[in-house]
Amino acid sequence: VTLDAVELRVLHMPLVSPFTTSFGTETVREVIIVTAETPDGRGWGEVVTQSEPSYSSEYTQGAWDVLSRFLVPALLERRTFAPEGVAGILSPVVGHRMAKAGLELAVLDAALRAEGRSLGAYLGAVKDRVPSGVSVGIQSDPDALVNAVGGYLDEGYVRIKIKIKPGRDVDDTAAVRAAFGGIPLQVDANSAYTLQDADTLAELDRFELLLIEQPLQEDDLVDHATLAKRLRTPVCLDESIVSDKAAADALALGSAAIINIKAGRVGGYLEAVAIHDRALAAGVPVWCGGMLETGIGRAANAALAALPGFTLPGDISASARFYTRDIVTEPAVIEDGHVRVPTGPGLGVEIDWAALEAVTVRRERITR
Ligand code: OSB
Ligand code: MG
Repeated sequence: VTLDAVELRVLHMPLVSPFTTSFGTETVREVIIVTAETPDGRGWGEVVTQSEPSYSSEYTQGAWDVLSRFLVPALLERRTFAPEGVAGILSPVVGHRMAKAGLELAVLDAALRAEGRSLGAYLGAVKDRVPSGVSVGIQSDPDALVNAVGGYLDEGYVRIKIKIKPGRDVDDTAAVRAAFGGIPLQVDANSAYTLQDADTLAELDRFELLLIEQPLQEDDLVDHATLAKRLRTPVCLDESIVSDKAAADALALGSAAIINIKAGRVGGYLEAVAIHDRALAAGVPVWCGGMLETGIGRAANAALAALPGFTLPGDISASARFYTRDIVTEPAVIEDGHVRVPTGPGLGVEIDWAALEAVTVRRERITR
């Protein structure tokens, strides 16, 4: 591609209901949308940082700064390059993987749209729809959680993930099991525990969960391996898997029996495919995580989740699970428990310009 300019926007997208995790509550999704401008047209990407550095060290204003001052100028300087070369061009900048991922996606989308090829076909998708799981935030009490989960089951979600934290783990999980029996169920701790909590976490074994996601800190690879030996529930890593190298280390150490792949967290969709390939070769199941994406990131995630190694349902919910008005013209919907993998060129979704403008709170166009 030849890159003429890049536009960055910060969006504030109101959530249909507050989303609470062990690290905080969000009521508005703050996100960066990247537009790559080329002679053949535009491409779109999404930077999945949140407003505060709580899930990871990245956050919106930090991503904006590194994009506008370092990452975008590095690509504009090169001017013409292949999408597969983006990671290498950006590699002198340490970290900032979510920022890099959103920029790479915009370039990749522009290139694929120009070629008339879908992202799914490019990444190696083998399915035309993917099973849809839903991530349910911590509610005011277990009864409210049962109520929320019941609503999602009625909508057809095929797998429920509930967020947990110390004091809101065993009873919440027990309430969901008691209300809905043997539904596919998993929990996500978002790093809220330490090895000292192993006995509490082992109490979750009786619920026959699909997995427990990221019980310990991002850099606790050895502690996760120690914990895994004390639990019957499979340990799945999210925050810890920041790259293909981290995935290799986690697998070598026995820190993860399952991997949640999020393209933003690992620096892009191409790095995500590398982790997928590694896990598939090792016989380790993977699933596609989510970051409350808009229709742009949601379309890309559906394409990624259609690769053959994604054998567990992902956090690939309908747009309406989070938003009343998406920024694409055909927001993802759940049909028979599945979300369709877009087949049009690139991401396969078109921008709803009026909707995009309505939620844009900051913008900057960077040229050479
Ligand atoms: O840990 O998977 C997580 C959202 C923001 C930050 C971290 C996580 C999440 C989710 C939401 O669980 C998943 C989704 O987008 O549906
Ligand atoms: Mg998680």
